[in-house]
Order: sequence, then structure tokens, then C-alpha cells
Amino acid sequence: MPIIRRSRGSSPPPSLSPPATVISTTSSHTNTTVHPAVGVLNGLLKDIPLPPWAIFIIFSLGLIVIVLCCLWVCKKCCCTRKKKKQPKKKDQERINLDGVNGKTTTALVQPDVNDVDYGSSRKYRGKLLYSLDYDSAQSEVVVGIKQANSLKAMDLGGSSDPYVKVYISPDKTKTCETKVFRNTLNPVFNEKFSFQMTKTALLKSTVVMQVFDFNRFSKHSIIGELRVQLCNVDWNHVIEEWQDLEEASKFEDGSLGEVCFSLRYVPTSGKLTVVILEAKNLKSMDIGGSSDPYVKVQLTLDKRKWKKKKTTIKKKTLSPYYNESFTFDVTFEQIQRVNLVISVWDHDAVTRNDAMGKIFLGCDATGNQLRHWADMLSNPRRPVAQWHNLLSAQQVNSTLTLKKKIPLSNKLPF
Ligand SMILES: [Ca+2]
Ligand SMILES: [Ca+2]
Repeated sequence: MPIIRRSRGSSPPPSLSPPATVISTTSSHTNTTVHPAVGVLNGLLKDIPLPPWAIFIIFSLGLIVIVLCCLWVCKKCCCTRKKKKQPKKKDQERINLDGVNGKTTTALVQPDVNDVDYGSSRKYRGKLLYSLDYDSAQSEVVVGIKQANSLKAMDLGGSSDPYVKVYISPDKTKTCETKVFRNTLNPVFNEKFSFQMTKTALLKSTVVMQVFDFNRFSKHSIIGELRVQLCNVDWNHVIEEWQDLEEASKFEDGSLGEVCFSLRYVPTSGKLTVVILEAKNLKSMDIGGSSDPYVKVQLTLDKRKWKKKKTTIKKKTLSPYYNESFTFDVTFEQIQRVNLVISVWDHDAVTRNDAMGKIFLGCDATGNQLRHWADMLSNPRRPVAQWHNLLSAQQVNSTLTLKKKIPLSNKLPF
């Protein structure tokens, strides 16, 4: 205890004197070793009326601010570089989008890779040399089928058996064919066909030249076709030219024949009556240039097969007359969701029956068919009859995209 007191008592006097000694030693130390510039700095620091720790904090803060400034400048530089890159990306995207948006138009002007492929396949169908002449004294168009070149091979042996079918559309009363040339892709036909035609009819007509591959035991397949609108032809010159064959148009109005039927709907009793009256200009499906047509009447509900009935078979005719009536129970609520599918078939005793043409009316129909359906609905209890051009079964099926038959339970009222 006393020792402690003594030390405490003795310590205060030295504690007062040492700062003076320390300062003197430091000053002597700076004077001897430190650079003159640091001396000037120390002089300045001495002049600043702030304690050293405050100066240190201010200096530190200044340093931090400078570092932050450097970081900000660096960041700014990087951002501007990125921004310079980004617009390039946007430009690329914009170019791509333009390409997508204008695909139909650009494809027409300049084909892209896919179109080049398509073009090569088009060339691959081959080309046809034909001639056109109009004899105004005789009122007839003379179509010359001269020769074909580099036709597409349709048979397994890498060749074809080509012949050309010629007719004038829309009046298809006369159809001509060249001889069949066996096993060649470069046939020389040199045949001429004449078609009676007034000058006014000429302006509305199209010459159709279809190159087929003959097959003895299977259906003849089309290689390609040319369609020349006669209103665009300069008849002052003899027309003789090569043209690349096009892909055959799949759907030609009127070419499959026409069918006439009447529709009657009674909303109160929910009865839909379809009377199949007659058909005309049907295609010949059998050897001997005829068919055995019957008509199938089918109803679909919500795009599903629902109910069907069919007429009797009319033997060996392309203009059958039926006058057969079919009545279906269709409630007023259901009639809004129904399509009526009329199809004409050729009956064959031995082989499978062939579809000759098809048509559908109802909620998903368009044009003439929709008009007939709408007329029926707006004239309840009255039969409305109309002729319709048959379309190909594939075309109608793809529009309808029928699903499976409705399960039996769904048909029951309980
Ligand atoms: Ca063949
Ligand atoms: Ca038949």
C-alpha cells in the first residue's frame, strides 16, 4: 500500500515534465532525418488549429472520397462501353424482327434458305414447252404441247411415264391428253389441241396443262402443272415458251362436281331435315368413265362425329337424282354447335368406296355454305334448297379436324 502511494505521489511531477521532453526529442528527430517537404507539411499541420486526430480523420475521409470518385469513374467507363455494345444487340434484334415481320414480302422478293430449297424442288418438277394460238375465224384456242425437260422421276427406277392433260378452266367440258411416253424424263410430244371459245370467254379462261406419270396398276400421279390466264396473253404474237412446272393446285372449285340439297329446321320440335336432291358433273371413278354415287349425310357436334345417314346407291351415273329425306333430332341449343357434312362417294363392290367430294355447313362454315345454313336458321319451318360445289375430302377434313365419336353415354338424355 505505502509503496503504491509513494509511486503515485512521485509520478505526478514527471507526468507534467515528460510532454516537454517528448516534444523536444521528436522535434530534434524530425530536424535530423525527415525530408524538407515533410517538414513544410509538419509546419502547415502545426499552423492548422486542429488536433492531430481531427486532421487524420479529415485526411482519411478525403482519401475515401478520392477512392470512391475513382471507383465511380471506372464504373461509368464500363457502363458506357456496355451501352455501346447493347445498341448493336438491339440492332441485330431489330433486323431479325424485321425479317420475321416481313417474311411474306421478303420471301417474295428475295428467297431465304428455305425458299431456295423450295425453289430447287420446283425446278426439280421439270419444265414444259407449250404454244398458244387463237384462231378468231374459227373461234378456237389452239394449245400446243411440244416437249418436257428434266421431269421429276416418279417411279422407283428413277424415271417417269409422262403424259400431259390439257383443259380450259372454268369450262371443263373438254379434256385432252397426249400420248404416254414410257420411261423418260425428256419426252417430245408435239401434239395440238383446239378448244372452241368466244373472245369474251377467252378473257375469263385459264389454260391448264398438267403433266402426269402413267402407272398401269396404281393411280396416276401428277408431276406438275402450268396455268396460263388467257387474258394476259398477247395474241398478236405466236406464243411458244418454256416454263417451269408448278406444284399442282390441290383444290379446284367445281372440278369435283356439284350437289343440291335442301335444309329445313323446326326449332320448336328440334327437327333438322336434309333432303338430298341431286348431283351433277361428278368425277368418273370407275373404268368405263362412270361412277356409282351415293351421298353420306353426317352431323358433328362440337367438332365430334355425332350422327350419320346415307342415300341409296345410283349405279353408273355422274348426275344422280335422289330426292331422299333425312330427319335428325337437334335441339335449338345444339344447332348452334352443329356442322352438317355432306359427302359424295363412289360405291365399289370389290374395292373400298372412294370419296368423290365433300362439303360442310354450319357453325364453322364460310361463304356459300354459311349463307345456306344462315338462310335455313332465319327461315324456320321452310325448306331452303341450294347447289354447292364439292371440295376435296382432304380440304374439308383439315378445316373440320374432327375428333373421336361422341361416347354413347353423352347421347343419352339421362
Ligand atoms: Ca409410272
Ligand atoms: Ca364404282
